[in-house]
Amino acid sequence: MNTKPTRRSVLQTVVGGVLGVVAASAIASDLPVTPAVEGATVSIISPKDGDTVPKEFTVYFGLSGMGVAPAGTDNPTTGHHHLLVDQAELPPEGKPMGNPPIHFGGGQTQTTLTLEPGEHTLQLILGDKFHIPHNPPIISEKITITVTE
Ligand SMILES: [Cu+2]
Repeated sequence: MNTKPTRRSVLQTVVGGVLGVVAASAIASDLPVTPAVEGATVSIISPKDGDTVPKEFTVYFGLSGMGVAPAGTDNPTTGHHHLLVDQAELPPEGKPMGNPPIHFGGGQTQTTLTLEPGEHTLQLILGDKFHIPHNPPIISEKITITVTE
């Protein structure tokens, strides 16, 4: 097996590393992370863990201890919902969330999904005005549902 890196892969690694550092430092200085309100919790009200649902179904989001507000709202005790569908990992902390998750920047508290039959996981994470997870992140339980034919 030849494990010697090619010139091209070394160059890509170096460039990627430099860009990563620049991006991280820009975020750290420009976008402070919003502290979580102590005791705040986010939850999926429906469906429940283990439920069987039709292909098209509605997910209801719950938040307690904080308020739901549209993205951009400058109030540290509010946030907006983000839904992770079939995601093994949570979004990175300390920077705006990309896609996935699905953003509900209008302050929505429910959505209708259409998923393929089979098992799926759902999880919510709250984001602040800049779509950045709070510190510590406010995350729901990850639930598993079964979508029927
Ligand atoms: Cu967002």
